[in-house]
Amino acid sequence: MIESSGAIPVVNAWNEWDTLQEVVVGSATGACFEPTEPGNRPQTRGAGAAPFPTGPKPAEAVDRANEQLAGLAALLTAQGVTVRRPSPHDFSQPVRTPAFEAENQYCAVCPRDVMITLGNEILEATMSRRARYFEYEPYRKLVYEYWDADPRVTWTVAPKPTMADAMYRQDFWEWPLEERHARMHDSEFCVTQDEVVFDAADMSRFGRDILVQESMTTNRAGIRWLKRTLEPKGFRVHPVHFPLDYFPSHIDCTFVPLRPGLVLTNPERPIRETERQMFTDNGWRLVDAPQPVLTNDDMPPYCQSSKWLSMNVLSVSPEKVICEEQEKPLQDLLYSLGFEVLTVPFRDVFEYGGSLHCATWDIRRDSTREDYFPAVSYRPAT
Ligand code: DAV
Repeated sequence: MIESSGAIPVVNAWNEWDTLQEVVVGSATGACFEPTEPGNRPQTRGAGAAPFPTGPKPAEAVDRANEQLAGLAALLTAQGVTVRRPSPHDFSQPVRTPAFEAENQYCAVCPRDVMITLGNEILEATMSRRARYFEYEPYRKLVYEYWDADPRVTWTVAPKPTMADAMYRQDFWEWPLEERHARMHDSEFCVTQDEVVFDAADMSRFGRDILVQESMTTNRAGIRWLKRTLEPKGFRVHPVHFPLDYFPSHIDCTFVPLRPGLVLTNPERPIRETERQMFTDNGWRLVDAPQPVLTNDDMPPYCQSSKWLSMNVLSVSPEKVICEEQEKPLQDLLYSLGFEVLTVPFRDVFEYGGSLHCATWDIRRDSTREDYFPAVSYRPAT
C-alpha cells in the first residue's frame, strides 16, 4: 500500500535531477518488433541486411534485455529508490480503430516515451505511432494506485489523434539528405500539423520551465496543446529545435540537464541559436558530451536509435548519475564535472530504442517547483 500522508505527494517531480525516491523501470516481456507504418520505417542496420522482422521478439533477446533492466532496478533499489514495474501486456495483439490497423504493438521498455510526471500531475502523451496507440495500458494499474493513494495527485490524458493516413506526410521518408539539409529550419517531419501529436519523451523538465522538442514525434499543434494545458498551471512551455538533427525523436539523447546550471549537450545537434540564449542569459553552462564508444554502424542491428543513446543518463540526485557501463569517455567527463557516477550494463536494451533515461519514468523526487530562469524572454500560448 502506498503511503499518502507524507509532506511530499506520492507523485512529485519538477525536474530531471532532484533526489529520486520512486521510479518505474520498463520491461521487455512480450515485446514485439515495431511494425512498418506511416510514422515509422524501421530498418535492419548494415549494408544488404535482411528486411526488418515482424511479430514477437525472440525469447533470448527479451531475456537479455530483461536481465539488464533487472540490473538497473537492483541498482536503484540499493540506492534507496522504490522501483515499480509495468503490468504484463500482450503486444502481439494487432490494433484496430475506425481509422487504421497495425499488425502488432511494440513494448513497455520505454515508459519515458508515453508517461511524464509534471509536478503532482501524471500526463499520458497522445503518442505519434499506431503501434504505440495503447502503450499507456501497461502503466494504468500504477496510475490508478498513485491516483487512489493521494488526493493531491492529478491525472491528465492527452487527446488521442486519429493516426489516419492523412495525419502523416508519407513522402517525408523519401526526401534525400540534401533536401533535409535545405529544409532543416522548416521543422516538417512525418507527422502533419493538423492534429495534436506528442510523445512524452520530447519534453524536459526544469522546474517551472518545460522544454518541448519539435520532432518526428511531436508537432506544433502538440506543443500548442501543451502550452494551453500547462501554462494556466504556472508552467512556461518552450518549444526547442536542433536543426542539424534531420530525424529528431525524443529530446533525451540531445539536451540532458544534470543539475541546476548544467546541461549535457550533443555536439552534433546544437540547439537553435535564439533558444540557446535562455540558458546563457541565466548563467547555465552547456557542456558537450564526448563521442560515444559505439559508432552508428556498431549499434545493434534492430536498434532504430542513434549512437547518442550514450548520453541518455538517469540522475539519481544532483550529485549522482547512472551511466551505461561501457561509456568511459562520458563517465570521465561526469567525474570531472563533480558527479558520482554509477554504472550498469545496458547495451542489450538498445534494440528497444532506449537507454537509462528512456527505460524509466520518475514518479517522485525530493523536489519543489523552482524558477531556474528568472531572466527569460518568453512567449505565452497563442
Ligand atoms: O538520438 O536516436 C533516441 C531516442 C530514443 N527514445 C536518438 C534518439
